[in-house]
Amino acid sequence: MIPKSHPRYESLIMRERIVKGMKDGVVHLTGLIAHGRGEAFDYLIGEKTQDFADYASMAAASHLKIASKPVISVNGNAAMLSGKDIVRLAEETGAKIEVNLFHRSKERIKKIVEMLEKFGGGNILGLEGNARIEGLQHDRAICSYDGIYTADVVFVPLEDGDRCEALKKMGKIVITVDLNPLSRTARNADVTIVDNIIRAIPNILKKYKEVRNPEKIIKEWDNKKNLQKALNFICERLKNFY
Ligand code: PTJ
Repeated sequence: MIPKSHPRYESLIMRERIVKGMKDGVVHLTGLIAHGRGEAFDYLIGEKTQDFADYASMAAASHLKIASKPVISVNGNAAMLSGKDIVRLAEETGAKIEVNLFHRSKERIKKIVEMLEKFGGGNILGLEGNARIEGLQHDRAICSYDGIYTADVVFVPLEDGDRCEALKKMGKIVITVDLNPLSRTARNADVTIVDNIIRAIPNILKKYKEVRNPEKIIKEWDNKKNLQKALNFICERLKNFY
């Protein structure tokens, strides 16, 4: 057991959760690699929600506020790290949850659906796989007609760049959480929250309850400018580190 006094307690707990998820068949093997990449960027932003992430969470909450058919797409890593908070966010915003995997397998979808149901989630989509994201080949195009396919706003934390781009081409508003401000997903999304998913989801929920002027926030939002702020922050931090 990791003692709470360990200086890297939270980071180690996240690692344990991801490893457990992999052993239980929830997280894909490559999810370990994705997590490691995320950890490296989390170090660079100081493992805290910085101003640029806070502002992006407000923009994300604003989109969710005015969406008519919001959907939260959940993969193995997101379910394992933030399953409980995702269920809470869906409840508060009225968004549907769809388990949508990059490395699709019915068995893993089933396990993730069951896990989210244990956290109180209902009507979780994903298993039916009765529609396709246009312009993508292979199984990673499969989605739910009542979920991602007909959604107006899709929240896809820890997503792959290709699918993010395809969702944009389908005319969707795409919100993502990605610790890597340079990733194709980060660059293609309408709102990119450069933060760890474990901090980002509770923050979106908080902003959702607070936001009073979503249209104004969306009008003023500039994703590229905010990503540049994240990069500037990292550069400044490194320049003055020692
Ligand atoms: O469960 P599946 O089959 O859908 O697969 C999920 C993964 C994450 C393995 C798959 O989507 C994948 O390979 O993703 P990528 O292309 O590696 O992108 C994941 C992005 O998420 C990377 O840019 C990471 O920096 C970022 N990331 C990883 N962990 C976190 C994170 N961002 C926020 N919070 C994290 N904890």
